[in-house]
Amino acid sequence: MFKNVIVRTPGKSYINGLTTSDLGAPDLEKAMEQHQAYIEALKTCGVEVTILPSNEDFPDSTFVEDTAVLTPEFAIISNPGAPTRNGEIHGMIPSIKSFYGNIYYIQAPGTLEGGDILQVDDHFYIGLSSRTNLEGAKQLKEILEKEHYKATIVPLEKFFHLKTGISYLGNQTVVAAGEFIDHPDFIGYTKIIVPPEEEYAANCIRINDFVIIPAGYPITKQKINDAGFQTIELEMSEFQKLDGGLSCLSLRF
Ligand code: CIR
Repeated sequence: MFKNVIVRTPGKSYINGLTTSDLGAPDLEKAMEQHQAYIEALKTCGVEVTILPSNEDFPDSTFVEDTAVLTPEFAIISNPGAPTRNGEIHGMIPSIKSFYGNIYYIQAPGTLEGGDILQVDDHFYIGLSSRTNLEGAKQLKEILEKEHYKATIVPLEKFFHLKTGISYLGNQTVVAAGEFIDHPDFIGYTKIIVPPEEEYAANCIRINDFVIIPAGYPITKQKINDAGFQTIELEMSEFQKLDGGLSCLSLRF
């Protein structure tokens, strides 16, 4: 069960955030509406939502997931690999400290972004990406193993972050796209396979009794429903334009 979620409102500078997509610049007003709907959906899932104010200095700072890894027992502050995002952690630490006494830090030259970390019960998968390097991944693995979790480092081939292509729904069930469909590290899980034309829907979030999914991916939605999960669909167009998905917009714990 998740009790708490931290989000950050997008600022005016959001339109200048990083992207690899060719979907065009985000519409700020629409992004604000979509963010508000995201907050409402979280409340429907029964969590307490901490809403941090926009931070104009960091255009991508609404993607709070990348700044930390939160477990029930301790927090790890990340060290984002994107230079324009690295300073975002300072604006997150006070809020994370208000919930956690036991806090670890990923140290340079290690880099790590929360979007590369997938928790499957007591086992964490750590993606090696353009944002998370081997040094950062090893630091996290060491912290997790010391705290009695399992950890596996997974080099990514194509996906931006690990969770761009795979999500965990509970009950040993993952939603998987592209390189993760037949990936040896995820062979033992029940898989909901996302077809190539719906790849963006691989990033979805299970929060208590619901799975929040992006709107407009009917095949994946049907498969998730058929697996017994209740879904909430959200418009995500303005976050997709900056490579952001549903998980990126929150820290859940
Ligand atoms: C970035 O490039 O860092 C942002 N525009 C998108 C971050 C997405 N975060 C995530 O997948 N956890």
